[in-house]
Amino acid sequence: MASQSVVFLQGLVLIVCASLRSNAQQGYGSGAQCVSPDVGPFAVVAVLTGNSTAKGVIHIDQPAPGQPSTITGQLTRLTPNSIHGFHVHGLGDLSKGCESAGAHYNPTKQTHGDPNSGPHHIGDLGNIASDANGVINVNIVSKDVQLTGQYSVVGRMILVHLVMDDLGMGGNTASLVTGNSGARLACGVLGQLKL
Ligand SMILES: [Cu+2]
Ligand SMILES: [Zn+2]
Repeated sequence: MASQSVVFLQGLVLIVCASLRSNAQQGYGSGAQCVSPDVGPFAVVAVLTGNSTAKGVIHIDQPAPGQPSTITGQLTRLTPNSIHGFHVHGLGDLSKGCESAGAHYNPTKQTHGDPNSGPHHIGDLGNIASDANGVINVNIVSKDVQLTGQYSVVGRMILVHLVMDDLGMGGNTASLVTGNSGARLACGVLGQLKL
């Protein structure tokens, strides 16, 4: 009886979802209630501020688990024509501003590096560059940044640094940990955007 009940309930849900979708197609409301949170698409947003003039908003979108994420947004009021390290840090703790964001998100225990080749942290996003007006338009595709599963970045911090990330090629110990990208200019917690 128990398994029959489960089958019955699953059937009922399918019928209700099909009905909602049909109504949505006809313009009578939304079928969004039937999208499982484990299937996607996923989206998060972070509002970046800190102990500098730099600020901005970053979105991350991922169509489905395991697929690449797209990191987009704009940061303003940076030094014109400058290059800045950009990372996901492990903690979402803003109690001491960007200083309590922890280290680069690195659950796979790699050395710091270039996100496009060789060993690197999951949180390594390379460098972003400002234009003559001190504006950075961010548009990064990452196969490492996931919004679901055991390595999800949701609730962690995205952070822009004072200077260029050396991508692990700086020839010193810090290079393989932080990329020598200097002070933390602005950061924000990656918060859930869609149900
Ligand atoms: Cu960083
Ligand atoms: Zn790193």
